[in-house]
Amino acid sequence: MPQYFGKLPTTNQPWTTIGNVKSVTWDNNIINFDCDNSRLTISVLAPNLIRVRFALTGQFMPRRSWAVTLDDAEWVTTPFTVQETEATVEIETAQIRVCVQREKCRIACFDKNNRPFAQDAEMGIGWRMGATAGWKEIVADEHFYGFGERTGFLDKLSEVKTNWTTDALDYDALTDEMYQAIPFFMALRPELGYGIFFNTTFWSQFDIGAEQPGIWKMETRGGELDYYIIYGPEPAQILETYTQLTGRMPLPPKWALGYHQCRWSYQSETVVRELAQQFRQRRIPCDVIHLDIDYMQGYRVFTWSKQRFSNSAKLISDLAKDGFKTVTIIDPGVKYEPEGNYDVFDQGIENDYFVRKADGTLFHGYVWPEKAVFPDFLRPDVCNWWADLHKSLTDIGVAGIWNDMNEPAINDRPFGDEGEKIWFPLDAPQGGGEAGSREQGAEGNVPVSSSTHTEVHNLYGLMMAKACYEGLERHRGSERSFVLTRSGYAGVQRWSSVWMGDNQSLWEHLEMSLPMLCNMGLSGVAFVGCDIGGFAGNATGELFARWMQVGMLYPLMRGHSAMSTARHEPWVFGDRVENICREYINLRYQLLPYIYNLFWEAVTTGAPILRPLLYHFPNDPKTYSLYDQVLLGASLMAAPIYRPGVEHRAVYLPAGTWYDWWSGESYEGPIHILAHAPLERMPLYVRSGAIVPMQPVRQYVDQAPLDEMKLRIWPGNKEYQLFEDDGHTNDQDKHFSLTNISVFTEANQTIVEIGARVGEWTPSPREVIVELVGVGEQRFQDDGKQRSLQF
Ligand code: MIG
Repeated sequence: MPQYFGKLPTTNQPWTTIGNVKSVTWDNNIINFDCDNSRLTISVLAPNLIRVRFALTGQFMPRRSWAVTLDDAEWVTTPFTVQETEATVEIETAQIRVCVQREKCRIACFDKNNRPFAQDAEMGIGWRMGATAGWKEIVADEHFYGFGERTGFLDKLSEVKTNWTTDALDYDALTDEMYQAIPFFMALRPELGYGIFFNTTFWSQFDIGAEQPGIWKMETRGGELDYYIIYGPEPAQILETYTQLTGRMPLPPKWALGYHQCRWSYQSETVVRELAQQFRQRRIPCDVIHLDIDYMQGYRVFTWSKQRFSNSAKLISDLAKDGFKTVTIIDPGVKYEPEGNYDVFDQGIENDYFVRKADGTLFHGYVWPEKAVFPDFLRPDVCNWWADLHKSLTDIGVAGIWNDMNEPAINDRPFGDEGEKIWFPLDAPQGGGEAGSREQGAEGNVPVSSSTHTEVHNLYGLMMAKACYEGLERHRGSERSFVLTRSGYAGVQRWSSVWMGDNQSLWEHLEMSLPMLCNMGLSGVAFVGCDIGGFAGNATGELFARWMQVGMLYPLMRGHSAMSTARHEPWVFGDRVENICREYINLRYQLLPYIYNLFWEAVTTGAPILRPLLYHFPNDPKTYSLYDQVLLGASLMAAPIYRPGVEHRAVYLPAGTWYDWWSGESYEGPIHILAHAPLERMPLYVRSGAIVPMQPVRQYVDQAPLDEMKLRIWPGNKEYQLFEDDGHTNDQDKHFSLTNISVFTEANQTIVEIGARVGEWTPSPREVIVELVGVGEQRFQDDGKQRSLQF
């Protein structure tokens, strides 16, 4: 893909480096190093977290709060010591030691066993022509994950990864710039892992040993180098701290965990009603129907086509009666229509809400509504207005919003005379002043603004999703929000779920979906999915069946397909494929209590829902490149088939006892086995001691009270905490309950302890079935009291 947007000029100009440390001072948790050519600070924020900042001028920019939720002073003070020697300054916390060499001001970190990590290479920190960069050493055996939304496999060693949000249409394994830009990664080797959050919204890039093997580099074209080092040693601890820094997701409504059906487009009321009916008649569970751009009047956001959706309110309420939630798409581009009586455009013009170029004229692009203008979501007043525009949708019952094209894509559909590609002007002022107070610049009609598009390009999607989330929170009473966005930046998890944009109906894209989603999870974004069946192109029945099996594992389970492709609903490929789809969607619904618990875990700790094996086996190098097996939470592991005609595959089972989900057969890991997987079967394994809460199949999440809960338990020794609440109201921080469950096996005896239910929420009357897999079942009426069961 051509990449001329946002790139640094090619230059041979040498880097200037920071020089030797001349003096050291400190002020609470901030340590200042005055060096020959500039100044560096290290802030100690937590025992496993430090922030390194360097500004060419010695002056730092005012605080940017877009991604980082806590300013340096807002962290709870953590004890540390500073020791100066002739050659070094040593900062030590309870978990790490940071050693700054006076010569060339080079930083190295050490764990308590004196193992180095994140240590500066020879270059350390440098700058040239508006770019700053840092270089660090790659230790032998180190592997690299995260980096936000990325194609290809798991480990990004030897790759270059740019952070610049882009409409990555037709992406493949070589594509660099994607819809999401999340400048975060983690490096892992046995016993030691650390994370780097590169706190810049400007164009930035990681080079993981491509230019210089053995050295990774971070570069940004902002004037500052600002990054956080997070010590693990395990991925779970890195993510916990990273999401403390950039925020965690709010608990979504449970219905958002059900199956979503989408297509570009279900273009009329009749088609949508027919679709809904098919799901119910065929008894394929479904909770959500998405409406793509054709529901609008000529692609004008916040309008409805009068011909095709003559009574949208009635449609949505009829769907709701049948258990379907309606999600509508909203794009950022507002149709440019000066004489059209289109109030979204008129209000935006009247209040000067749209982005203007540096010369003060209105900026426009060409997207679905043809000539379009773009709200400046960096301004709080614009966000407020945008949030309230959603009221017209929530008033008629729209339950969630899907944000597309917000990289922003500005020439997805180049119309008219200006057929050639246009770019968003990087010098366009954004985010300026208070509501309506755009001052006149000294030189005529130039608005004074705090940033330009160069700095906030990567934030456009994030800020749009935030505005949308706030609108839904405001206008849906106490109901939880569901937002889906294509573009985003670090911290996007606070406002929205994310899908991987326009994938293709190819086996390669099915395969790639797993490492893509795993790396998103390792970047703090747990609620993610890919279009099941592939967006562009036509799936075969076999591909679709395999994809639905894998899709059952996606935190966001949505089928979608593009205009002018073959239909991709679960029943279009004949009975055999339809039965497979039904079986795996049913399994998804049976597993909802388990999956919902994982969402709660993500909400409280930042843990991913879909996890690569290295997440739970970080000291087993055999997991480091293993991209085609995934864990759904700590207990379930899938080894899907992602090639045509394949009915067998190798599966790696790490240390411990594993059980085949289907047959109950057990294995002692570490071991490689050959799994048999005819089309009806996705190989699925369970770790010993797994406790998996399950429910009966429902056609949609809130169809009927859950009169039964099944705890499937496998012999072993483990603990589990079950979270429960009503699944949709926003007061869940008060009205929930927790139940501790543990399993203990010795010789041929297993004891299952179920603790008393604690908290304010009481489930509807239900029978609990405790199944010790392969041994037997016990049942009782749930009274929330403690009990102990013997098998
Ligand atoms: O120019 O709304 O990624 O999911 O169906 C294409 C139409 C715009 C791109 C999204 C896709 C959506 C499509 N959109």
